[in-house]
Amino acid sequence: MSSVRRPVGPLVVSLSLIAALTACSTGDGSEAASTTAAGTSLASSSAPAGSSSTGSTAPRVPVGPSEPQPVRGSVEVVRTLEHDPALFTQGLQVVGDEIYESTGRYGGSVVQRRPLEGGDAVTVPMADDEFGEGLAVTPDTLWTLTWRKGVAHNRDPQTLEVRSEATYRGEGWGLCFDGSGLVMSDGSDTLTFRDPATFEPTGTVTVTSGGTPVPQLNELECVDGDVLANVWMTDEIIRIDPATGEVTAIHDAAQLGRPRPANPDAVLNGIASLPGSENLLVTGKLWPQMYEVRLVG
Ligand SMILES: [Ca+2]
Repeated sequence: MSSVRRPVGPLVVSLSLIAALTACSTGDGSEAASTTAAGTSLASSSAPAGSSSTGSTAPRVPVGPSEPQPVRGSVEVVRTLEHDPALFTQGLQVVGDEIYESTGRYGGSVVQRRPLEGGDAVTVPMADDEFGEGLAVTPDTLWTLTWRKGVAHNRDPQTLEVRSEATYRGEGWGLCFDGSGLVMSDGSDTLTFRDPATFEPTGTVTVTSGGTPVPQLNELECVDGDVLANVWMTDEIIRIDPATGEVTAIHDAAQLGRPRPANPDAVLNGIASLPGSENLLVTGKLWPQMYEVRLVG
């Protein structure tokens, strides 16, 4: 279902929404509601995306009927920060007082490091045949993913230059480091755990919400033993127990980034925990702002 991911034209946009509709239809108890939401999105796709000022017509994270049910929550904006609207955000992490960000699109993908409070950025372009995806900074390495090339780059965290590379099967979407190992998403409902030195897989877990698989897992953030994730095309941030794969909370972030850029690809994507704080920094692809938020609920 992810073969039509990241559309660039109107025809492919429609296909992507159909893909999202298909993804939502994997829901069980929530199938009707999800289908309605996605259908509304499909119907309104002819209108400029930026015309929506409030609420969300985006697909929802599927939730099955089984216990335990995820807790429902929201996000509370603490402050707004600037974000370069040219950045097609795929990976976001804060280390110390710096932001690491990786971006997608063939011919325009970059890896960037810049001061959290603004200032000069170190930016390294990726090869033209690489569609950049998530990133994770470990104590001695910056790992960055490519979408369909099957290559993870081991970079110097300071210069961002490639030191070596590792290969993986399938697609690369999101990545985070939990203090001992890497967690990676591939657009499916599966998270893969990886050795932070070799990038070799060490295990997997299927992510479920109320017993129903949650596909399209995208940008990740490892926080306090949990994994936070964007779910592609939704306005919701989910909290995952990596030991069981259960979604323990769903936070509605539809209020953020309004009005959205007039581009259907400009979805919520990018989660970074802020050191010494329980707050998060979140943004979206091509958004002119980032938001420091507190998860509520
Ligand atoms: Ca992240």
